[in-house]
Amino acid sequence: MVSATKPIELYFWPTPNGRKISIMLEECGLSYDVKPINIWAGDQFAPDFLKISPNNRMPAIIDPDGPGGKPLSIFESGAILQYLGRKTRRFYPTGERARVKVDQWLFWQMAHLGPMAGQAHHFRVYKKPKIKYGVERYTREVSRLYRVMDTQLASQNFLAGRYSIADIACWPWIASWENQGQVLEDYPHLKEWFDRLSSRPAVQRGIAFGHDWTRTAKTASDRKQEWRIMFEQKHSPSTKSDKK
Ligand SMILES: N[C@@H](CCC(=O)N[C@@H](CS)C(=O)NCC(=O)O)C(=O)O
Repeated sequence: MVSATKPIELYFWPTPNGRKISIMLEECGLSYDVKPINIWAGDQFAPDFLKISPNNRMPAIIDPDGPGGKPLSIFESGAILQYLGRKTRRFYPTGERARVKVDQWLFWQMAHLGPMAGQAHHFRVYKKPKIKYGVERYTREVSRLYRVMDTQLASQNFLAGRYSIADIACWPWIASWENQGQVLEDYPHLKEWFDRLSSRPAVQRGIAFGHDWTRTAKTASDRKQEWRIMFEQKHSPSTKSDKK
């Protein structure tokens, strides 16, 4: 177990991308403080949060005990997982061949599984009125990705050989299979892998909180609107050219 001098700050909302990091922190035995970023209330547009995560997305972390003993802030869940893996030397091998195996599945999650599953979820659950094209396109693509994982897991217990940050990155997305229009039993090797990870105490601890967090606050939409306007003004092309 690694002992951090001060807890890592985890900027978090209970979504698949957020849960990747809470699971990794639990797996590594690192102490952390959860700072809720209510993405339904617009907290991701708050100026202080944008200093840490300029793409207005959570998760993000601040490690007060970063390289050289100085604080380090990181956004993008893949970068956070790699950093924590390097910091603790856990779930991210140091040998080049083994590390490349992990990286390719980690990038696969970041570039394919996460974005496509997110779109499938959006078109199936949130978009009203339903758009058949969007539902079919993304559900079909997620099915393809599930088959890719199922094939990979037919001959090994974990995506990159041993349990790694690649598995940790994928698991929270597979956990929402129903909202992506999938049936886990249709992918037997993937299901076995899913159950294998689900039984890990650290995974259970990593997903244990946040289920009851309220999605909206009374004043949330005003706050969100205010921050969105500030953000858009700051990033609009006219604002940039005004500065020249
Ligand atoms: N590629 C990013 C994606 C992060 C992301 O999309 N986070 C979502 C929640 S899962 C978010 O913060 N959404 C806020 C918004 O859409 O404004 C990562 O993996 O960290």
